[in-house]
Amino acid sequence: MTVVALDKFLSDLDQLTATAVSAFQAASAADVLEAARVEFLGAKNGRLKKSQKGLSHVDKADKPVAGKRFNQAKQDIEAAYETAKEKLAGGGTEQAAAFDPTEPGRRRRLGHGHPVSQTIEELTDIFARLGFNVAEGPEIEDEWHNFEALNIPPSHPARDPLDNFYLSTAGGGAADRQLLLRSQTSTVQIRVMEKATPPVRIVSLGRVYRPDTADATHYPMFHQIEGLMIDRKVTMADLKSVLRMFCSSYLGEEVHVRFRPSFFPFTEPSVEVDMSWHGGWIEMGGAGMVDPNVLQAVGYDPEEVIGFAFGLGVERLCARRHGIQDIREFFKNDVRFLEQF
Ligand code: FA5
Repeated sequence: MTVVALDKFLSDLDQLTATAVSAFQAASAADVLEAARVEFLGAKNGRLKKSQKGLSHVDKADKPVAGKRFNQAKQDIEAAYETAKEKLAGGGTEQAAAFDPTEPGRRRRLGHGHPVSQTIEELTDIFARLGFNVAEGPEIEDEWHNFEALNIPPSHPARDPLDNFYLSTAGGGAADRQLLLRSQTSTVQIRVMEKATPPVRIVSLGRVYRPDTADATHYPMFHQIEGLMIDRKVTMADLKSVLRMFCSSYLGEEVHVRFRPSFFPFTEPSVEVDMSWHGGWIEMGGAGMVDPNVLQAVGYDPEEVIGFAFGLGVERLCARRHGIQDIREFFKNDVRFLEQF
């Protein structure tokens, strides 16, 4: 039989006592306390029982000391268990006494959707009435969908690392630039056209990310609504009509829409879409006829099909509608602001 040194037996015993006492003290519910009781004081396999068995391995001469200390440890552990049991039972009574069923309840505050979410729903409804289905795309994009397929070559300034949130970790060189947080919802145009055969008529609403400094009309994370219509005979007049109908539907008949010649690599011709606000104009987005290079990139024949695309800023639309002067308000999460919508 292996002999256990007295020192080892006593230090194991001390450790067991300390662990058991703190387990009982920490037990905050009856089932936890019971589990601890079984673990330490269980009659068959409890840890104290095992320690008692260890007593028989202590040298005969050391047995009186070891036995005395064992009895003391047993008493301490049992006392800690009894105290914990009383504490839990007492706590229950106190709680019961403190509960007054005649007191008025606490009214739950009913929340509602964030103004930007509400706007997204409303815009989706308006475009659904104009025959546009909703499409979705990922917020983490690859360079093909965010740039290349959209006719934005590697040398284009829009691909500058300072103007995008690239996700590559190693090096940061050109070869590492594979994934990024999408900088525009135009990515969804590509994803939809890659899968669908014309005619296509979709809108896509979601978050986009740019390292822009936050000001009254900019935020580094914002939402865009993208629109795409591809068919055999689609003209710039269709684009302008759709956007005008959308604006009067969302903002009212008195709002003026202005189209300014502009440039986007993925549309030709391209326009900037402005809306009247506070006696001036605010840029709401870009639009144009889909560039033949983009149609080719997704496998469409530009001789066969043609279409328009647009991308508008959701925060700016919502701000214009509600007379909000600063889009940063949307992201401060101040309930006094949010509950007004
Ligand atoms: C684009 O993002 C193009 N993809 C739009 C487009 C789609 C053109 C399809 C042609 C065809 P632009 O970078 O101008 O374009 O952004 C569009 C709109 O997003 C802006 O007019 C503005 O309303 C909104 N916007 C841009 N940057 C921010 C920002 N930092 N914070 C809030 N809104 C922004």
